[in-house]
Amino acid sequence: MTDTKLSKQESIKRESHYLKGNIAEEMADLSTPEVSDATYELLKFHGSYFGYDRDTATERKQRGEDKEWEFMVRMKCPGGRLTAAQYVALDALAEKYANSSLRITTRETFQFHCIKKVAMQPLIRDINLLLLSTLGGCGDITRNVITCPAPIKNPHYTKLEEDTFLLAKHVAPKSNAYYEVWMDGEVVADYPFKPEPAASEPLYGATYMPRKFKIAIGRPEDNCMDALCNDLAILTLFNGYEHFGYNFALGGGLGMNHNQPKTYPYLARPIMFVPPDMLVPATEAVIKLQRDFGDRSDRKHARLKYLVAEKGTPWIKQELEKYLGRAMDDPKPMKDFAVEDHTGWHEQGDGKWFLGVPVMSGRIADSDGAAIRSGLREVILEYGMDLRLTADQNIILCDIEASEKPAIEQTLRKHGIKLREDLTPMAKNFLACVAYPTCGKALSEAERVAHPLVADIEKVMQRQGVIDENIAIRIAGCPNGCSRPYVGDIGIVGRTPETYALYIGGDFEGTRLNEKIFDKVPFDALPQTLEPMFALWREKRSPGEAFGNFCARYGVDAVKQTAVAALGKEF
Ligand code: SRM
Ligand code: SF4
Repeated sequence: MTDTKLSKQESIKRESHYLKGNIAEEMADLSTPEVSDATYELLKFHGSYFGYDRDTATERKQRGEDKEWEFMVRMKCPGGRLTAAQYVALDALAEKYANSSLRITTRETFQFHCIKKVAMQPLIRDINLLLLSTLGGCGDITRNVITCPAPIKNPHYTKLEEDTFLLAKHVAPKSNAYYEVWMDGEVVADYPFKPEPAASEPLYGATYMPRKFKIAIGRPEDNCMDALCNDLAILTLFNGYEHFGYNFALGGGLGMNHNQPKTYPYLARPIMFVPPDMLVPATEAVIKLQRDFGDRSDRKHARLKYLVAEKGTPWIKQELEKYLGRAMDDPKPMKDFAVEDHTGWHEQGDGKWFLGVPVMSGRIADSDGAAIRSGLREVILEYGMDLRLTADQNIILCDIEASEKPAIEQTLRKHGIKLREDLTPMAKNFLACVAYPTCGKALSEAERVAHPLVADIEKVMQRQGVIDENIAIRIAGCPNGCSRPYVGDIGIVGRTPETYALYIGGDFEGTRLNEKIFDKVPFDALPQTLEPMFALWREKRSPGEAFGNFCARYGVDAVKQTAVAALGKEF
């Protein structure tokens, strides 16, 4: 491949001296709120996106004013683990430097929004002083390593946590540029995931990965973080409590463009069995494979999924074996995929309890409806428990004594926070991406319409007698699919400011992609469009059959035609 064919991001990376670029100088220049294109790209590796408030842009332009430029900051937080002290301090940082909210992401970490340039260095510095990081939050690098968040004290969960920390540390970028830019070169005291800073990148090299790279470590029996949507899904295998290795599945990724069939969502395919002592070298081999073979000329074709889909799994396995210098076994048989519900109260296995608190769209903020932020802060300050952020945008409060349960519930409810039993299963499972006003890619609303949309779908489900059914509905403001809309029972994907593409037929367990049935459903028509499909489901389902499974068995097209007949039109 010649230089001229490479995407512009490739030369920006190569010339950046391991992510240093001109970031420090540009961030210190407060005479402009903006940054250069190169700094925009490099900042992603440091955990930040530069953008503007999309709500005010048009009005300001009409008034001849500049956009409201601002930054988003995304932390790295492997497995979503936080201490109470970290949480309370992050909450204070959100007040001081961001928009008074913390946003739990679909990858078990926090984002801060609406940060002014002047606040960037103090915010990132303060995050580091809490022994957390933003390095590699975004960018062409391994992102936050995710795992099952349940704080259950048994060998399954202990192993998942150990491996998550091990890999998170191993695959973190090593460049010391991050510390030079934000910390005056200081590297704060050690914490479980912190890399040893270096002047180069032994694993990634000077141009890092061709594109973002995502790892999830889980067990098939609890696929609560949709492992198969990751470039590398590590499925940990046990015989009883005895761990005997991993199945590596490669090539998950959801981003696509409407009407561009060469881009598509894809679920990771099982490639090989990895014995316990080969976790790190096998992970490195996968990273090297994508590093060396991923398409660096076309960023729309650069994810590992395109290599897997186009070259085929035998080729992928053969290349991995070359990096590893040995033959690898085929994947071992696995248990059926299932998803456990970590909201509500659960015993931890050590005499204590955990409480999974559902947070609609992951937005921890005080609003008219509920003072989620104040309620969580009060409980966490009072009881000082450890916390876990989940991939379905919820938060888990850990290590609670049975005697503390009533008071904790009371405090949360006093602030208007709804717990699992106050919500329908659909509302509890609902995911929405950030979208407007901060996401530069949003074609339509998502997070901000989640509450009214859920309420309207609930009315329809109530009418059709399916209100108590467990169903995964996910909305995204554009086809990039940050709320994983293509793997739920129902996916709603922004198409134009007022319309959404509708997908059905995925499964709750995250093993099957759904299919598009309508291209442009007006937002207000979404609940009515679902109603005839829910009616058909209730009438024709086999006992206990979930909506997505029903659609797949009955036929996605047949379900669609029932809706078309009932509505008298297609969208
Ligand atoms: Fe995402 C880009 C938000 C999880 C696929 N994602 C973005 C950006 C940075 C927009 C941009 O590029 O300008 C969004 C920032 C919005 C904002 O204002 O905050 C954004 N993505 C998010 C989060 C916050 C959504 C959420 O509601 O929680 C999630 C942060 C995860 C994290 O902590 O690291 C988030 N994004 C995902 C996921 C889900 C997952 O990883 O399990 C996906 C689908 C899986 C995948 O990777 O394919 C996802 N985001 C994308 C894509 C499409 C990538 C592709 O291969 O085509 C983009 C666009 C891009 O990279 O060019 C994107
Ligand atoms: Fe933004 Fe699209 Fe991701 Fe939603 S799915 S956060 S609109 S990039």
